[in-house]
Amino acid sequence: MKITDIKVFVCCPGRNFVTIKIMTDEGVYGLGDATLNGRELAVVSYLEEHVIPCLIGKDAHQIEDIWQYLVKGAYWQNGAVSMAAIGAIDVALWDIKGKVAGLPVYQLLGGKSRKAVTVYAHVNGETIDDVLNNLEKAINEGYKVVRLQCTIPGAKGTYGTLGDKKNYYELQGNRPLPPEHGWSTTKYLNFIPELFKRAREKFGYDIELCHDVHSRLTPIEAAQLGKLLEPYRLKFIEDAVTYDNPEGYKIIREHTTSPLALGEKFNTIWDAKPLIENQYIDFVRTAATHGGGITPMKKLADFASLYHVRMAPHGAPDLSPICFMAHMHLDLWAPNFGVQEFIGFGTPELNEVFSFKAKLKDGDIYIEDISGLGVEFNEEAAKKYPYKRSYLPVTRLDDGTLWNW
Ligand code: GCO
Ligand code: MG
Repeated sequence: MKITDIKVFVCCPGRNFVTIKIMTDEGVYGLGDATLNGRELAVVSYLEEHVIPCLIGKDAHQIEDIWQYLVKGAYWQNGAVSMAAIGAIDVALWDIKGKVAGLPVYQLLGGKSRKAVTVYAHVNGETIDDVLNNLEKAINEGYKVVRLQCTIPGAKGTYGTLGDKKNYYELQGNRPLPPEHGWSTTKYLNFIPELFKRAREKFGYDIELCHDVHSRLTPIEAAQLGKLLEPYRLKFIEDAVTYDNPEGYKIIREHTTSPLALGEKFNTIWDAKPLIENQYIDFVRTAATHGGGITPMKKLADFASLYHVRMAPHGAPDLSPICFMAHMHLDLWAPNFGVQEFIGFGTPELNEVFSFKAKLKDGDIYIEDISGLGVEFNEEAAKKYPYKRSYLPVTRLDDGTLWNW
């Protein structure tokens, strides 16, 4: 079965998405998500100029060989742009293989290990009272795991909260230049334990809670946070520190039993390797899109399982429903699945462009047994929402020093 053409679509139904469609001489096609938030067109150019010309005429069934060809064959291995492009090709090829086999992708991976995928919801607020009200709603909706983020009093923009924006905090599709946020580690560490203290006082310990630091702390500060939050028994603290120096996680580990999650920015298994084999983390958060596809995600899950590390794939709004469905199949299969990040089924514009069959019940997602990934992309509807250049914010300390957003 030969690849005859690969189309790339860029659209902005509320935010930018890069979608690919691989066509074959047997009429079967596959879909992949190549979205890299804030750098979308770099991936488009990587695909159109450097990947697609090499794939025309290749056998669409040879997923592993194509993956190796694109990764090793480029000589310049890894990197966010290239791995998002390769990830999209890989996911689309799994979609094709599932369609040809007449099986959902999870069957090709080894079958279901569970009946449904437990997700964690995002709960945010401008004050602790706001967060607690929203948490109550999430618990009443049946969520069993929830991520809590709260505006830090006096901070100029806090990651994971709404601020003065009406939309979901990361759904803005039009930020023609990066907005600037502020950060103070002192204010943050003074405030955040109170959020979890009050959440536990009000709702007890049955609801599982997590929190995203978004890489703002140094290792020893993260160790302090871990200790401060220990009484509230989080499911995990995410991205406490950037991942570039794995030894930083050793420092955190030496001081606290708060579980740690990391990996949404990993673009290769090699990024995860030292963190997993040294047992520095408990959950690995790589996404099929940014991590190079389903092929490496399967290897990552198997490797992580040797060290009791569980999968908690990234599920932010900048991953399209194609990536979401790829995760559903991985999550249903992976014996060491932990929890899936979930921000809801999307806006009406998004659902006009992408359609997929998934249902949420009591904090678990069920998918239908459709062959392939089970997601569709409406090319005509996508044309209504042209690309808009848009950036993630940047963060500065009070004195102007640039910090991790
Ligand atoms: C998360 C992430 C995202 C990222 C986003 C960047 O845990 O969901 O941190 O919210 O900020 O994917 O593009
Ligand atoms: Mg995160």
